[in-house]
Amino acid sequence: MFALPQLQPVRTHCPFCAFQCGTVVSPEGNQIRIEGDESFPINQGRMCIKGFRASELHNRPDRLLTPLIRNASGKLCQASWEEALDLVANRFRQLRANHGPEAVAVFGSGALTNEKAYYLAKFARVALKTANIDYNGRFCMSSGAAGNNLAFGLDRGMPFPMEDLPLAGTILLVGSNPVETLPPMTHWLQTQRQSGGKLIVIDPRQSATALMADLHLAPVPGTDLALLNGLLHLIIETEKVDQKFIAVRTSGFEAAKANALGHHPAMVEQITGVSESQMRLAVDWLGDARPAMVLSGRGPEQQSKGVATVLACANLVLALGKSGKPGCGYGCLTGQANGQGGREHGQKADQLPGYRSITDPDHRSHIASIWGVSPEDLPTKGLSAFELLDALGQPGGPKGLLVVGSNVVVASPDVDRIRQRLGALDCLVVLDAFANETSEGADVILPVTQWMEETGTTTNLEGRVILRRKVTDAPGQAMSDIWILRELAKRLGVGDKFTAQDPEDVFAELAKATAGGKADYSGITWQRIDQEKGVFWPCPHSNHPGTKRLFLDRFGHPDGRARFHATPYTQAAEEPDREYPLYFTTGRNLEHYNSGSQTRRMESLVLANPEPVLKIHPELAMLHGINEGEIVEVESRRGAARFVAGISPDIRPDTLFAPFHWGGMGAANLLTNPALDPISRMPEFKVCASRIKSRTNPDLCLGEGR
Ligand SMILES: Nc1nc2c(c(=O)[nH]1)N[C@H]1C(S)=C(S)[C@@H](COP(=O)(O)OP(=O)(O)OC[C@H]3O[C@@H](n4cnc5c(=O)[nH]c(N)nc54)[C@H](O)[C@@H]3O)O[C@H]1N2
Ligand SMILES: Nc1nc2c(c(=O)[nH]1)N[C@H]1C(S)=C(S)[C@@H](COP(=O)(O)OP(=O)(O)OC[C@H]3O[C@@H](n4cnc5c(=O)[nH]c(N)nc54)[C@H](O)[C@@H]3O)O[C@H]1N2
Ligand code: SF4
Ligand SMILES: [Mo]
Repeated sequence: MFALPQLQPVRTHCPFCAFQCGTVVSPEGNQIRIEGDESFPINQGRMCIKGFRASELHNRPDRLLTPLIRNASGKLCQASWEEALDLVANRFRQLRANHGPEAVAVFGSGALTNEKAYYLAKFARVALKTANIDYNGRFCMSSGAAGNNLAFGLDRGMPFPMEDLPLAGTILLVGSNPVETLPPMTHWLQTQRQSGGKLIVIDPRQSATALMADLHLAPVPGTDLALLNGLLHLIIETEKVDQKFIAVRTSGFEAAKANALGHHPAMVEQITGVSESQMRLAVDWLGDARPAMVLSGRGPEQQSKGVATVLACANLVLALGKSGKPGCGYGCLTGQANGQGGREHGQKADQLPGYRSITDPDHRSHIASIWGVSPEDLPTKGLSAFELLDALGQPGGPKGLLVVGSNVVVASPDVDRIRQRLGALDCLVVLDAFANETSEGADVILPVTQWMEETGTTTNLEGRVILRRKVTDAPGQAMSDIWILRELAKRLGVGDKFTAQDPEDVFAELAKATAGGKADYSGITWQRIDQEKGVFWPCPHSNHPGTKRLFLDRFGHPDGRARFHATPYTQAAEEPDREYPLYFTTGRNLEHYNSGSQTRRMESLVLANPEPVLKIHPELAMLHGINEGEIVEVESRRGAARFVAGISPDIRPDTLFAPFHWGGMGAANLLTNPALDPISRMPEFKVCASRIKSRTNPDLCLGEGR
C-alpha cells in the first residue's frame, strides 16, 4: 500500500473550489499555515483569500465533535456513535419496510472526494436500495454536463488543460466571473492577453472579470441564447464558417444554421440589449485566423434553457472549426472542489460510476458485478435534486433523507418551500463538520472529518485527478463519511458489500468500476497521482499517460463527430411584468463560498465581507430613494429577502444582483424561481422577476442567520 509522506510540511489541495490549488500546509505553533504550492502546475503558488485562510476552519470551538440526536422535547443531545448509527439504520429500515424503498433518499455533494462520492452512490443503491439519490451538482454542473454530452459525446468540463488558455487568440467567457470565483485563473487570462489575445465577457454586470476584458457584452439576464444565436448568424453572414471542418468532424450543421439565420442581429439587439456593432466586433475576433475558446460559467447554465444555451456555445466553436485543436474548444468551468469527479461516480439519479447510465442494461450488469449484487436488484432512475427536495414528506415522496455535504436550506431555489419540505420529513440525518441552516432541523447530526483530517482524491476542473493528503488528526469523535457509510451498511445487513475501508482501497474499487466507462480511471493509482502531479482521465491502463487534451482526433460520439444543435431562443420562465418589474439574478462574491456554511464562520472573511450586498444601479436606487448601505427588501412571487444596498453603475438598470452565500432573511434563494431545464433539471437561479418592496426603514434589519 502506498504510504503517505509523513514529512512536514504537507503538500495538499484547497478544500473549496474546482481550481483545487496546490497548497503547502505547515504547523505554526499550535496553528496551521497554508501557502500556495509553487510546484503545482495550475496555480503555481497562487491562491485566493479563502484558500490562504482555510486554516481558520481548523480547531474551531463551533466544530461538531460528537453525534447529536434530537430528543422527545426537540433538543439536540450528545450521543454515542453506537446509539446514533443504530438509530439511523433502524429508522431508515423501518421507513423502507413501511413505505417501500423510495421512502428513503440521499442528497450528496460535489464537495465530496471521489472515494466518498463513489461510496455514497453505492450505499444508496446497495444498502438503502433506493433510486432516490441526487446531489448539489444538479444545481451546478448539470446543464454544462448535458450540453457537453449532447454536443461532444463526453463531459469533461474542460477538454484541455488550463495551460492552453494563452494559446487562444480570443477567449469568450459566457457568464463566468473567474476573477472572483477561480481567482488564480486570472493569471492565465492575463498571460493570454499579454500575448496579444482578446478577452470577451458576457455578463449583465460589469463583474471583476468583465472589468479586465477587451469587450464586455451586458445582455438582459436570461437572453444569452439569443445573443449566441446572433453571433452564429454573423459568423455565417461574414463567411467565417469552416466548411471543411464541418464536413469532416461534425454533423447537424444545416439545422443549426437555419435556426441562427432566423436570429437577425437587429432582433437579437432588441432582445438582449447588446448592440449589433458589439456583436460584429466579437465575431471579428472569434473568427480571425487565431485559435479561439468559448468558456461558460453558471450565468448561462443556471437557466431553464441552460442546456440549449450550452449547445449554442458549442455551435460557435464548431462552426468556426475551432474545436479539437490546440488553443481551441468549448469548456464548462466546473465550480465545486470535486464538481468534476462528483458527477462521474454515480451520485446523480440517472448515473452509475464511470459515467455509466443507470438505464443501460450492459452498464447495470458491469456495476452490479463490481458491487456483488444482481443487476435486477439495482434501482432505476430516481428524482433530480429539486424534484427530490420538493417531494420530501409529501404523499408518495421520501420520508427519510441523508444529507452529505450540502446546505440545501440556503442553496436550493425557492428555499422557503424546501425548508418546509425538510420539516415534513420523519427523519432528517445530516453529515457535516459544522452545524448549518440545514442541520438546524435534523433529527440526527453525525460529525465528519474535514479535508485536512483525511486523505482522498478530487478531480479538478481540467479533469486532472489529484490527491488531498491528511495533515492532522480530527478533533473529538469526528469520523470520515466513508467510515459512517460502512457502519450504516453493516447495520443494514450488507456489511460484506462494503469491505473497503481505507480511502485508497475505495479508490481501487472505484477505478475497477470505471474500467471501460467514459470517465475511465482504471489506470490511475494514488502512487501515480503523487508522482505525476495528477493524472488526467480517461486513463484506461497503468501504462497509459492519461489524456490531457481530448477530441484531437475524434469527438466522444460513437461516429467520432461532434453534433450541432438547433437552439431556438425562448424567454425565461418568469419575465418581469408590471407587478414585478425588475430582473433578479444571483451569483458569488470572492470572500464567501457557496451557502457560506464554512466561510461565514471564518473571521477574516466575515471581516472582509460581512453582509449580503444587493447590486443596484444608481438610477434605480434614486427612483426608490435608496441610499448606499441601507437595508432593502426585495420581493418575488416566492417571497421576500433583505440585503444591504450597494449602489453601482456596474449593473444594468433593470437588474438586481445578490450573492446567495447567506441564510435567514438574507437568503437570495427566498426569491429564486425553481423552473427547471427540461433536460438537465437545472433550476433557473439566474433569472426571475422581482420588485423593491420598501425603501429605507429604520426598523428593517437583516434578521437572524447572519
Ligand atoms: N468566491 C467563490 N468562488 C467560487 C464559489 C463561491 O461560492 N465563491 N463557488 C464555486 C462554485 S460551486 C461554482 S459553480 C463556481 C461558479 O462560478 P461562476 O460561474 O463564475 O459564478 P457566478 O457568480 O454564480 O456566476 C457568474 C456570473 O454570471 C453572471 N450572470 C447572472 N445572470 C446571468 C445571465 O443571465 N447571463 C450571463 N451571461 N451571466 C449572468 C453573474 O453576474 C456572475 O458574474 O464558482 C466556484 N468558485
Ligand atoms: N441563488 C443561487 N443558488 C445557488 C447557486 C447560485 O449561483 N445562485 N449556485 C448553486 C451551486 S453552483 C452550488 S454548487 C450549490 C452549493 O451550495 P451547497 O450545496 O449548500 O454547498 P456548500 O455551501 O459548499 O455546502 C457544503 C456543506 O458540506 C459540508 N462539507 C464539505 N465537505 C464535506 C465532506 O467531505 N463531507 C460532508 N459530510 N460534508 C462536507 C460543508 O461543511 C457545508 O456545510 O448552490 C447552488 N445554489
Ligand atoms: S478557493 Fe479555489 S482559487 Fe481559492 S485557494 Fe481554494 S482552490 Fe484556489
Ligand atoms: Mo457550483
